[in-house]
This record gives sequence, C-alpha cells and structure tokens, in this order.
Amino acid sequence: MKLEAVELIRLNVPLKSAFRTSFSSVNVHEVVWAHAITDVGEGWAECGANDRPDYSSEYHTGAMAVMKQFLLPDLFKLGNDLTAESIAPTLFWAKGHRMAKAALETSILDAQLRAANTSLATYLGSTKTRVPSGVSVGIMNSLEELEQFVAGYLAEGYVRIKLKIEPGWDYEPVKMVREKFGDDLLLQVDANTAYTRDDFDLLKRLDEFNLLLIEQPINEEDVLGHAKLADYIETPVCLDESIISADIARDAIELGAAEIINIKPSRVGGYIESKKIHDVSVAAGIPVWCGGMLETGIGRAANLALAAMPGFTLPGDTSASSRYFETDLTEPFVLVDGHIDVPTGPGIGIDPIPEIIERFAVSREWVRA
Ligand code: OSB
Ligand code: MG
Repeated sequence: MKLEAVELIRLNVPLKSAFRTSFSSVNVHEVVWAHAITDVGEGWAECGANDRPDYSSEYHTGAMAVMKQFLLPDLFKLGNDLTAESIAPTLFWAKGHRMAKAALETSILDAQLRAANTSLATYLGSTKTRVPSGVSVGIMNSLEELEQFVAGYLAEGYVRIKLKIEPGWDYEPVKMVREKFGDDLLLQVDANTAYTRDDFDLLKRLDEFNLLLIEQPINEEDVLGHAKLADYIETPVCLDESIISADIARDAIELGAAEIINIKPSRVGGYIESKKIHDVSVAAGIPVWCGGMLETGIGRAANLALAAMPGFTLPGDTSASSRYFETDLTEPFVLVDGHIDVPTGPGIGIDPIPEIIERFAVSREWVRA
C-alpha cells in the first residue's frame, strides 16, 4: 500500500467531571487524531499524548511536529512498499516519540485491515468477544465525594475500581473504599510516580487492604527501586510509565520490578509492540491488563481489541464512553453486565461521526506526500 496524506485533527472534548491525578487535573480533554489516506482506503487513530508533557515526555504540539518534520516524510518515501509492519523498522532511527509513532502506525494499520476486511482483534490473535471493564477514579476533594463516585460506578456495573493516589490521598481513601464496599471488591491503586524510595513504609501500610496491585508508585526511571519495593511489600507492583518497549518489559520482569504490567499501546509505540509485550509477559507468567489515556471511541475501539487477547487476565481501564464523555465522537461504547463488546468490523471497527468532529475540532491540517 501507499500513504498519500495524513490529516492531523486536534479536538477539545469536555469531560463530565474533572479528572485529577497526581500530575494534573483535566476538565477538557485535548485530543489529537491521525487520519491516514492510503491508496487502499482510510484509517483512524488517536494519539495518546496529553497537551502537556506530564504523563510522558511527549505532548501534542511536539508529537505533531515530529510527525510532520521527520516521521511522515519517511513513510511517504516508502512509496508502494508501505505496510503497517514496515513502519516501526523504518522509524527506528528516530529516538523515542512512541506516541507519535503509535498514532501513525495505528491509522495505517486500520486502513490496511479495513482493506483486508479483517478486524484488529483478529489481527492481534484476540480470543474474547467482550472484555470486563474497570474504572479509574480520580483524586477527589473529600472522602464523601469519593464514596459517591465509587458507589455510582459500581451501580453501573464496573467490575474493578482503581483509585488514583498521591501523598496525602492514599491510606484513608483506600481504607474507606475497602470498608464501605467490602472485601470482595476488586480494588487497585495508581500513583503515577508520586512516591519515592523514602516512602516504602507508607506504601507497605496499604498491604492490609488486599489490593490487586499498586501501579507505578515511583519514578519511571527507577526500575530497580520498583524491584526493591516489590520485595518489601505484599501488594503486587505493576508498572505503567516505565514500560515503553518489549525489551524494557523483559528486563523489568527479570529484575522482579514488574509483577503485573499495564500495556498502553500509545506509550509503547503501537499495537504491534503491545503484542510483543503481551507475549513476553505471558511467557514469563506475568499478568497484563490494558490501560487507557481517556481515549475517545477511536482510541477505545483499538484498546478493546488488544484487551481481548488471552494474556489480558485482569480487567482494564477500558471503561464505557459515558465514563468521561457526555458525547463521544463515535457510536458510544456501553457497559453491559460489567463488560464491553470488542468491535468486530474491519480495522478498529468503528468510525468517527463527522458532525461531532466538527463540533469539537479546534484545528484540522493536511500533510501530503
Ligand atoms: O496512569 O493509567 C494512567 C489517564 C491519563 C494518563 C494516565 C493514566 C490515566 C488513567 C485513566 O488512569 C485511564 C482511562 O480511563 O483511560
Ligand atoms: Mg497508570
């Protein structure tokens, strides 16, 4: 196939309520999409970067700049030799920028699979037709507010609760949720690197709550620190930010730093690398689950295909459209009995709704061969 053009679309999508983590509080989710035009048809993908370099070093304006100046010219140069599988090797010389690369690879993979009439789930070797859905619950202003939100999500049917934590919002909220909602609730926490090696005793106090896991407690570069923590506490240590490739995943597992892995395709450079991380983890007996970046339906559809792979044995942050959005940009994904259906159509299996793109788009720009 051949890449003819890519449209980069920036959208500002309002959230139903502010989403607060240890690194930011967001009311309007700023989104970038790649819309690929090839000789065999079009494809869509969502870039996982945030507007600021707060979760990773990547950010929207930077991701778009590297796509325009370095990544896209190389993909145009491939001419008729372009395949989704050829993209990572072609762009290997460019260090980092995995979220930018993932957006381009996924949009072209979507076009390739649509043309072949194959779903992304089939391409990845996924086996499930629906996946259990967890929900990520932001840091709140009070325990009362947190209790209301958790009660609401459980009433909707979410099968697992993840609480965002940070110093000062950890032991008490976890204790409250455990006491109010019972010992059977699947409960985990995510610190987004907010702690340090000096906080191990504090984190050990969470052992009494029988959590499924603690996600990325300390600095993403301190993989050895996570191994030391994993030795020190009972709660399984799960890595998110640290795992940017299958090589790092292999090393983190061998070091004992990753007892569980959160796979986010955007963070690791796409779905092909995600599958490698899945395979490395399964071979080592490490459970994986699918993380999220507040994706609209375009990103969520592809994540659901990944989450349906056999090694994804823990519920993901693959929540329904209504978790974050009053209006999604695709047909909404709905929660049924705590699960979401995996799209079965060709490619990512869903299309954006043009009128809704128009409503939320702040800029649309074409990059041509
Ligand atoms: O660390 O998993 C994270 C959202 C933005 C950036 C990082 C993270 C998150 C979430 C929410 O926890 C995941 C989602 O519901 O999409
Ligand atoms: Mg996380």
